Amino acid sequence: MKVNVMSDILKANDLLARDIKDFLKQKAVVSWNIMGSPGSGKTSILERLIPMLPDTVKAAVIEGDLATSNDAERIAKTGAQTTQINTNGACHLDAAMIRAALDAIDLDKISLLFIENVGNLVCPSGYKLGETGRIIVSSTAEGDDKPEKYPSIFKTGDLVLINKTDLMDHTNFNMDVFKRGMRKINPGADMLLVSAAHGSGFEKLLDWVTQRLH
Ligand SMILES: Nc1nc2c(ncn2[C@@H]2O[C@H](COP(=O)(O)OP(=O)(O)OP(=O)(O)O)[C@@H](O)[C@H]2O)c(=O)[nH]1
Ligand SMILES: [Mg+2]
Repeated sequence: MKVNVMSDILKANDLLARDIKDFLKQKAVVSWNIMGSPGSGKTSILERLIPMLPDTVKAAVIEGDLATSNDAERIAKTGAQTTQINTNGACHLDAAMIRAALDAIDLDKISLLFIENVGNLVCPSGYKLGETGRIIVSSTAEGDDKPEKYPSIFKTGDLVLINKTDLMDHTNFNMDVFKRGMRKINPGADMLLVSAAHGSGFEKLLDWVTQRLH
């Protein structure tokens, strides 16, 4: 009896992800896998960030969603090339989905690719997508204990965005507790405080993203 089905799936995914990573590198495209809870503000952050990019930096977005095209419709309004993946119930994107979605994107026209993963703090973390790196979005409304409660996702982030800072005074979110938890789980990750609703922190986010272009 074969029992290592899950590890076989992950191994196959990793191999394809490595090919995607090489391919995107050849095309000089930097890609960010954006992960976080449902409603943490992943789409709102992209809606605000993409119009701030300099004219010389064109972005495309792959939108992963369980069932709808709501987010893709929102992102398309920014003018970025937008491709929708419906996972039909799966709680994460995988490399094969990204490989298929890339066929619909004119990679010669872009230097940045954002991949909005399915809103979930557990499932997406084990699936590499060939991304350059990972941005984790966590919002003040979710509580300050999330890095320690969901280490598998927070430990893989290159950048953690603490969103909805405009709501902080209406919650019991303690920034020191969040940062301490993050330092324990992933001391190398950058952290930025943002509000997608009000725009605060977005100049710093823009710098972070543009400094990492090829
Ligand atoms: N007050 C406030 N609301 C925000 C902020 N960012 C997002 N929202 C609101 O939070 C809700 C969820 O935002 P989305 O951007 O759709 O979140 P998401 O992470 O893309 O959600 P899923 O794709 O469903 O996982 C929306 O009603 C947004 O308007 C923020 O900085 N402050
Ligand atoms: Mg979204």
